[in-house]
Amino acid sequence: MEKTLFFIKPDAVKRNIVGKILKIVEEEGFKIVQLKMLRFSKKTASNFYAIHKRKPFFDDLIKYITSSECVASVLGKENAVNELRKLVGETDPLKSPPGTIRRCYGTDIQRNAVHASDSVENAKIEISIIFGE
Ligand code: 3AN
Repeated sequence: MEKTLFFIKPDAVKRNIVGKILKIVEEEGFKIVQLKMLRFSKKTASNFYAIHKRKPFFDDLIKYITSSECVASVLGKENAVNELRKLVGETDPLKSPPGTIRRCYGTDIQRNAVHASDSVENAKIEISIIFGE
């Protein structure tokens, strides 16, 4: 079973929609393999988003992601990485197809409710950063 890293971002946790979002992924056939609430340190967030280090939004992204608690999970399913990206939608909620998690629950391009790994290789790296394995 393929695994991917999924986390619910501070905006969604603050709005009390953790249960709703986990219900959607479970109903779509993903297994919750691991689950935890965490507050990103600046160091872990910078490591996690290292690829965006030179982007103009990097500092804001780190500030936002470290601002309060996230709920992180390892999800398992056949073709989990691509299936979850489809369910999550585009980075910008307004450009996400109707019915996707970001279209339904995202606020803007930064506060877009959830993160989902974009490749099998990155899923392994991200799972090890957050769950240490
Ligand atoms: P995705 O999460 O859809 O794979 P990435 O990896 O390009 O998108 O971006 C990581 C995160 O950085 C996004 N989830 C979003 O919170 C933030 N981000 C991406 N692009 C922008 C942007 N143009 N302005 C502000 N924040 C952005």
